[in-house]
Amino acid sequence: MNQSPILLMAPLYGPTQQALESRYTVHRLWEAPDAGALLASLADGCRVVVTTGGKGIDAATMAKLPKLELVACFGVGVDAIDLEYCRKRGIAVTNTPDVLTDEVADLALALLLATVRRIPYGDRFVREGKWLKGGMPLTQSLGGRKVGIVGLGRIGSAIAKRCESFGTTIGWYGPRPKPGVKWQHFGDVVELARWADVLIAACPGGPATHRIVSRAALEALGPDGIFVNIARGSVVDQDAMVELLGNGKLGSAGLDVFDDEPNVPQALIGMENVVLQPHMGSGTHPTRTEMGRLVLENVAAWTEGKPLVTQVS
Ligand code: 8YV
Repeated sequence: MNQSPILLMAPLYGPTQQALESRYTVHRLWEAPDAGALLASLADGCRVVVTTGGKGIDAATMAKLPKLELVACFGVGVDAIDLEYCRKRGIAVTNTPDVLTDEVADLALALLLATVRRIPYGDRFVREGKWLKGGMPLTQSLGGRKVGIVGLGRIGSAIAKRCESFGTTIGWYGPRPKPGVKWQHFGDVVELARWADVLIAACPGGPATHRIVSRAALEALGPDGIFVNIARGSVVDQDAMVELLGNGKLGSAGLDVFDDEPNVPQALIGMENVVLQPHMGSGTHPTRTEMGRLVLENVAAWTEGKPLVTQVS
């Protein structure tokens, strides 16, 4: 039986954190008056870190934990974890795939529909009494549109299936075609954006996808185009997106993720052609419960010397 105090990098979903702290000795990094001193005190004994997709852990922090063997991530995105450092040191990394796929795909469609049908605008229209003075301007429609998906992994595939049920045509970008995928593959994001009416970013974050949705792609999507991002803020050129949304060269956007969360550019906050969400892709009790279950199962597996449940390859 392995024993180790656990360094917790950031707050978890309440019930998950309570369960973790009831079973193990857990040190909350964000509450430490002196983080360096806490890390030094853990250097000899800490072999497990628990973190979140948003917080991750960098090489400098892991270097202060020479006994570290496991980083368990509450989240599917591990782009904030220095995976190369973990590989070099033989530190196992686990995440929480599959249990959140449908939830995140649902929010992508909710954002897309809210953006196309201007749901937040209509809500304000009623609340502000404008309906008493006349009808709301008509909107565009989703049916019949061409939807381009950047990244056809588990979440991208779930989004594609949902979009098909709304009568859209699907195209997608990935580095290589996938055997058995019926939808049209594009080997270039700009070409996909030129073809599409809607572009949805569903790819992992990290160096390989940094700004993969470029200014050129957003310009190719064009003044009637709709951009939806439920991936990471890092996958889009955010400055270009803000500029193009503001000058009409990009039609509208539905955004759940941003470059410097929770800070959102003030220009976006003032735009009527943008729907904003505070990184709520997996943000439901049932899904966060399932994510927590996977974190706890991975830590328990490590503790018991058993194979990890969802190890990142
Ligand atoms: C979580 C996410 O909200 O799974 C991910 O990668 O971005 C979300 O599900 C995030 O990990 C919490 O920090």
